[in-house]
Amino acid sequence: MAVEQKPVVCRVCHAQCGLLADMEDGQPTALHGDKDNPVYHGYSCIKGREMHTMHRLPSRLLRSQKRQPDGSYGEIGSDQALAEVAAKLQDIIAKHGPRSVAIYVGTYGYNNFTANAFGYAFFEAIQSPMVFTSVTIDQPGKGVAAMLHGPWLAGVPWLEDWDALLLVGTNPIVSMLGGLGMNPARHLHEAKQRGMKLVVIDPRKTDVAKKADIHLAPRAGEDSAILAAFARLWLEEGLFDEAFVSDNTQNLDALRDAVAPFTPSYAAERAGVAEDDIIAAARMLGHAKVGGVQAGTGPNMSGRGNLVEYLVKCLTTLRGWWLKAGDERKGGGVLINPLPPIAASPGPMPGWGFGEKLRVRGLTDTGAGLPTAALADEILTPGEGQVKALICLGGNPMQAWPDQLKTFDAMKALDLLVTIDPRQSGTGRIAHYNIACKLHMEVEGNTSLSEFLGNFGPGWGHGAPYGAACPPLLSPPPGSDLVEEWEVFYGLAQRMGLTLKVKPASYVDNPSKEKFATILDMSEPAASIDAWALTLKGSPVPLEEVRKYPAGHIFDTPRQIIQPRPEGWPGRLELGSEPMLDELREIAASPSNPYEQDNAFPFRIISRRLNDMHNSNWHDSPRLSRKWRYNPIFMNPEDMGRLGVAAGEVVEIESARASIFCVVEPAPDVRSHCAAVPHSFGGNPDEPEDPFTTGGNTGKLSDVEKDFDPYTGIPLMSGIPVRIKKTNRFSAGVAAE
Ligand SMILES: Nc1nc2c(c(=O)[nH]1)N[C@H]1C(S)=C(S)[C@@H](COP(=O)(O)OP(=O)(O)OC[C@H]3O[C@@H](n4cnc5c(=O)[nH]c(N)nc54)[C@H](O)[C@@H]3O)O[C@H]1N2
Ligand SMILES: Nc1nc2c(c(=O)[nH]1)N[C@H]1C(S)=C(S)[C@@H](COP(=O)(O)OP(=O)(O)OC[C@H]3O[C@@H](n4cnc5c(=O)[nH]c(N)nc54)[C@H](O)[C@@H]3O)O[C@H]1N2
Ligand code: SF4
Ligand SMILES: [Mo]
Repeated sequence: MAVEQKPVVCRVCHAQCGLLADMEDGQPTALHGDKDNPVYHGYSCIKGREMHTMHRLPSRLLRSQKRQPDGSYGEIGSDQALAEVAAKLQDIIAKHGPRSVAIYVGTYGYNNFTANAFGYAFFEAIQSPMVFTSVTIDQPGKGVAAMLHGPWLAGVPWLEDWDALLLVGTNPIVSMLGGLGMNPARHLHEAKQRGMKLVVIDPRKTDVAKKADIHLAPRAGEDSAILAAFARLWLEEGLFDEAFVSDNTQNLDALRDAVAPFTPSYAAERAGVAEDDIIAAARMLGHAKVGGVQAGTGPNMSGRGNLVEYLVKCLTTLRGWWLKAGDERKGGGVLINPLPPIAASPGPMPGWGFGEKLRVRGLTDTGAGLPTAALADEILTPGEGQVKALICLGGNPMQAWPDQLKTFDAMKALDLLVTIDPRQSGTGRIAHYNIACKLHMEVEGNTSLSEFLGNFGPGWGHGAPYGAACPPLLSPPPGSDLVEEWEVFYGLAQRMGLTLKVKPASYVDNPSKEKFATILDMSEPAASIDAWALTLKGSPVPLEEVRKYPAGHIFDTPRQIIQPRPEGWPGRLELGSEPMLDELREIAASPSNPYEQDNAFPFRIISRRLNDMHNSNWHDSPRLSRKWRYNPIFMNPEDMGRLGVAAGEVVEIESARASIFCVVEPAPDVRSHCAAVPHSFGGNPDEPEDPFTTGGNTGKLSDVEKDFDPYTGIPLMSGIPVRIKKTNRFSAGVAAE
């Protein structure tokens, strides 16, 4: 049989790698990297190489489901499901008002621009402000800090130009989070060959930490002390870009005062690392002319995430590691309109306190969106505005949200819970309706998301005006009844007599989004709508042109040379954001209190990702679960000795909120008294626990009412205080009663 190779944009994660599918008889038999791809250079990971098999897993929903009175699920036609959901939404809105309907846009909603463009249009049409995303349980500090510091319009230098890189609690070689671009291992190797210095701060010797010139392995949640110490040392030793700082920032003195207590020895004591290492790292970074600083989920989840991300911005600014007038911005400008190439900032903006006010914990809308960690309480708290209906678009609250016990109560309390999902997730096992949707290779793909993410910071995006768009390579399976995510919102709106106004994702600013919005003719059948054309309307390179390049292409777009700040431009980057400096002062005034001495909760559970698994997705894939079917607790052998527990035995991990059970895996690379457990495993609270099959849900350990960020509401999801003890309740493969 002749094998034909067809290019495909991977949809399994946000990196959108350019892959090749070996097609036999119209069916993909293998997926692999494309060495001719000008950006990804043959890169692929096992998840991407398994994309085609996800379509065929037995857990894949081929038809939508409706919950029956006895709790079982029956099949329902998609038409009928949409009609019933539409009628229920109308009823709920009539009784309780539009605010009683909320949406949670999870990873596969956020990563899918047609889905979220139509989803947001639907929520505008019903006039509900209750739009939540996974961002506020991920790295909410990023959006908040960008507001408090002020965005730098020109952006950051591309990684080929860096002399140094600082990574804080992120492992991009595995996660593909920014910091090292696409094909991160290759970029890191090349950069190290050039002499780039790498500093990594992580309680775990991660894949990137193994390559670091200096690895600081601190106690969880103490990153801000180290970053403040870097700032202090740079200011003291003159290792900052004085010209850039004096020309482009305000309130340097306030920052200088606030970091004053953070001597290297004080930071070393708090964080439990060597003072000399802090000094050496600060000097190594302080002598690099061009560089990048990137933080990840670890510090965003272990308390003070806004402060960590704010200090990331301040460090970048102190070193002047931004693009400046005359520099060239190398990425973007294909499917997404880039920010104006000006060496200036509009200045700081509020990070919270605007938009919809939540009824719980004094929370409001934020620079990262509405606080998702408060949504369960919005559902459970009676009164005007109580949320009664929730649509989960490509997200799985039951496995992913912090505080699983509360989430469970909330999901069960809803009058209407709908998932739009290709499988029955843990949330889907409680939902009233699971709308089965088309999957990756059954729909058009393109690189608009990975290009958009280029705005997030150093080492995100493509570093070239790259774009790719590929047609569907697979037809939905015979006998299936599947819809695309955007069609769900279109179909609901049609049945509810609403008109959708779709705003293009190709613009990042709201006025342009508004200007280029399309008001749909709702009598059109969905099949006649080109949803991507509406979503990417006004893109710098027309989508039609990008569609000619399924294997990807570097477009001949105008060069983006950064222009000097216009005369009289008022905005400056903010180094002295008062709420952030207050947090620094609070830290300085608090006891260092190493938790190792806390008899009640001497350990911290930190988050980490597994190479082969993506969040709660497709844990049943035989190939993805070859190494890990469940999520072990990665524990330092010293701690294992202290607890008298051996590899493969089970421990109970108990926080102040709840307990979970995990299988012990020795990990000398994790700091003692920290133990790393991957997230989004485990079943629902009413299902039998089995650490050897489903694993333990770390979300259960979090308490949304305790230790939460006052602005974004994120509670401790990493660095969670726990005690750990051996248990004989389970043995390999057999769950005890
Ligand atoms: N293979 C794979 N890739 C993924 C995912 C996946 O599940 N699997 N998930 C995707 C998603 S949704 C996201 S948001 C990104 C996340 O991307 P990353 O943020 O890079 O995620 P991790 O690889 O978990 O890295 C977080 C690191 O933080 C460290 N850490 C924990 N607590 C602290 C702390 O208090 N301080 C410091 N300094 N470090 C700490 C952990 O040891 C861990 O190494 O990855 C994405 N990519
Ligand atoms: N303790 C702890 N908790 C965490 C984290 C942590 O590090 N530690 N990480 C947090 C982070 S960074 C995130 S982003 C969240 C993740 O939060 P979520 O996005 O809510 O979780 P996922 O597991 O990614 O859920 C994705 C859902 O989308 C479905 N899906 C897969 N493919 C598609 C598709 O093509 N279309 C549609 N419509 N659906 C699809 C899957 O079946 C699954 O049910 O979890 C957070 N929770
Ligand atoms: S890194 Fe992400 S986009 Fe690339 S192959 Fe793996 S899953 Fe696909
Ligand atoms: Mo995430």
